[in-house]
Amino acid sequence: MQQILNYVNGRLVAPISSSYLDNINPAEGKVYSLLPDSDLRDVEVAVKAAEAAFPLWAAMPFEKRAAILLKIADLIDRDLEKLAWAESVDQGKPLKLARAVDIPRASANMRFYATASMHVSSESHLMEGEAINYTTRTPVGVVGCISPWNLPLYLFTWKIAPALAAGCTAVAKPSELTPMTAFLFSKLCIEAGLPAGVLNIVYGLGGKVGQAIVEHPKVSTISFTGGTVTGKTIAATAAPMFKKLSLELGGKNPNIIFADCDFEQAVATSISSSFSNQGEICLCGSRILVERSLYDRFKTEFVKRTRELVVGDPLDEKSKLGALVSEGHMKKVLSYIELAKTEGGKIECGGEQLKLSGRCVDGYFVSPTVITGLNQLCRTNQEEIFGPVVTIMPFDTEEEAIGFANATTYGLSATIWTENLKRAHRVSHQLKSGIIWINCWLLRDLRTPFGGMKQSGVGREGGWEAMKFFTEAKNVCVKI
Ligand code: TXE
Repeated sequence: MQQILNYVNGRLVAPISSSYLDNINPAEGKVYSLLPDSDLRDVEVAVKAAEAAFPLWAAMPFEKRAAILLKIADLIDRDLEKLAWAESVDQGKPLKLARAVDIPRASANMRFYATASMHVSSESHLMEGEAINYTTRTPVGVVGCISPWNLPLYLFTWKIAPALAAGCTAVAKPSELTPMTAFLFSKLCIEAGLPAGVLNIVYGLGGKVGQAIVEHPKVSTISFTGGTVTGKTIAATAAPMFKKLSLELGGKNPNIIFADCDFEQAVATSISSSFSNQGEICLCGSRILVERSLYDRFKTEFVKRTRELVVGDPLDEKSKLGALVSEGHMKKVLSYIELAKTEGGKIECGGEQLKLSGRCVDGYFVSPTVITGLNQLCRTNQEEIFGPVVTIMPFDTEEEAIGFANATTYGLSATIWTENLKRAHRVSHQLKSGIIWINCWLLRDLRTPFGGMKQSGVGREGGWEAMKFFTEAKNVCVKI
């Protein structure tokens, strides 16, 4: 059985404990590889390697750094099929989706940030004939990058690319549920000639490896994407050490549909924004709010198309939804469906575990589920389910829609469907979400800031924001 190895100081090495954890293929419910059960000691060695590599990497000319990162992007493109396959087997998502979205985006992340440092200018301010202030930005040093399981290589590279481009060195940890693409990525880093110690990948459990990275005094900056509860633990650990933190957490995103929308587009995109990646995207619109005059028509059509979605073997090109990431997560999703029933919800379609045949007979599949009849404040509408489960609710006025949309502790994203331009702007300004889509979903220029409001996170990633995050500003004031 294949054994994943840590990537430390430029080499692939076994964990110090020599212990391994099972890596399960969720479509089959079977162990298909092993990953290091690393601990504090592995993190210690990795941080030392990152510290030692930092001066040379930070001082390397931009062009040379960029060339290595671009080479990694080229290698990702070369290995697209292999990486997409690994992403699908690890995570349960349709191979088609990994091939079209996850892996191309991982390559785009590397490519986008590779040359970013070359296009950044520093600021200077003249104090009315008295002094000139100028700002320099230098890399912060060793950073910790901790990523989740839902878009494994996509989110892993989303953190690593700007960190390395800014001149930092990193100790990174992918989710223990989806380690395979990070392992393949480490081999590409070696092939591309990334100097030893610039990127170190330590695999293992969050409470052990992740916590050790966050606690390490030499890791000054943490970029984390994952659950809100974990984010709180990380914030509490990091705060007394005054670490720089970027926390990308959960969402309970509203998808607001006004009666004057382009009906066909609104329904078709809402199907994607509800069920893509089995609903395991923090940006999925899990609360669909529909203007009352359109409610019955929308609900009927949406439920009809949800029933038509093919849930199946992720490697089958016809499958629209694959398996949920783990048995534990599947049970959590199913428990929310039970909760919705006790809260008075009506299951319009789905609502159960699906038993497939053949090699997927023991996989973790849940049918796409639509629930109606719930109020805004019930737990089903307040807590992140992170699966193929959406609720649909009617609203009567624009004000009511805004009130419903803002009525959770989350504030990651929102979508508005209307052909009324004024209303689109008016409503978007009143929504407390970090990103708002009008008549579209999941479109985003990598130059724009990305992140959530309220309990969806702290800090912004993307574009120049990420470069700023991984650097420290210094003001030099010169008397003239
Ligand atoms: O995430 P965790 P989990 C949400 C979603 C999901 C829930 C839990 O609702 O059901 O979070 O998922 C590492 N110190 N999202 O349990 O635990 C962990 O090993 C440092 C939303 O998988 O937050 C993994 O690498 N690190 C989300 C990473 O944190 C720790 C995507 C995320 O794991 C740690 C995923 C600790 N104490 C889940 N404990 C999104 N917003 O996209 C764990 N980790």
